[in-house]
Amino acid sequence: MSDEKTWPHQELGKKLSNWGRWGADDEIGTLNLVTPEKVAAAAKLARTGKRIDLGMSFDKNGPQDGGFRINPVHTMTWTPLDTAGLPDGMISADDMVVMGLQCATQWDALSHVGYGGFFYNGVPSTAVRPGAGATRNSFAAANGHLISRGVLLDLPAVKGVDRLPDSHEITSTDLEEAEAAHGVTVEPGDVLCLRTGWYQYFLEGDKTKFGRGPEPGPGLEVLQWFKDRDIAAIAIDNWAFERYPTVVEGSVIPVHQIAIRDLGLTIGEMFTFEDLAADCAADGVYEFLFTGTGLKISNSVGSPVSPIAIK
Ligand code: UVW
Repeated sequence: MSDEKTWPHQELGKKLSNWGRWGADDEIGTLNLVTPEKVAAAAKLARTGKRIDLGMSFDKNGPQDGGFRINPVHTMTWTPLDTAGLPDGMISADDMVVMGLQCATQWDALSHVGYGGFFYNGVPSTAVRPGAGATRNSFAAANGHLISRGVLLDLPAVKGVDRLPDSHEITSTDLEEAEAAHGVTVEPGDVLCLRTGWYQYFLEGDKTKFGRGPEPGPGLEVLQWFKDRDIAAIAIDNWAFERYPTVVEGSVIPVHQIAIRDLGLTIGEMFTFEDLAADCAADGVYEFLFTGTGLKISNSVGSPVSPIAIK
């Protein structure tokens, strides 16, 4: 008898797998669901032109407090002092930044998390190497696809609280309750924006709670719902994305594993939905044109992003 451990999430991953669905060479997974028709329909949701910022600022005051992801270090490489005295009076400035691509509002590429030696669509772990980076499933392949219909599900508002409780597991029932309360339905190709209220800890200056949990987020149960709805991408307003710590003993981020590796789902973290939630509560409209292309950095396993909702 084999004593090899059976991981419940990896069994689920086999059932939910999208490998091969868009071809053997596909590198963008569920972002294939953002078709030209979908984008054209989403553009019609920009009815008034009102823009709502969904991203954090990238600066030294960001959420990172040590470890391998650093807040942006911004350096001026050229300022008007360097151009002083040019005959025609021209002045100019240039700058550079060093930062973790996952240090604040960000997308995880399909090369970010896998298991069993593979990333999404059978890409071997050796495709991501020191020096070379992600030679397959890089964020650069996904970047242009992150414009679609956005839908906000404001979970704490529906439950009548400021923020979801510590370690609350977001279930399919939670999402369907929010759809009913908001009068909106999540459709194929959408970017689902999940508000937990957790970002308030960052606004209050509690970076430890914001960045280390115990965070609310999706658990394994809701992954079937993500697949059934054919969601293109999911963004959330906390760091972990998933319920953290997990209840899956011996695993760290099992929802990441199945969402990214098996579903081929692009997930976003540390989005800011406070202003969007207030706006949606005021006008009763929970759908919008979502624009969230990140940076086309070759061979990257994630990307910073400055997303905007347009109503
Ligand atoms: C976690 O590490 C929890 O998330 P990510 O690596 O996707 O930022």
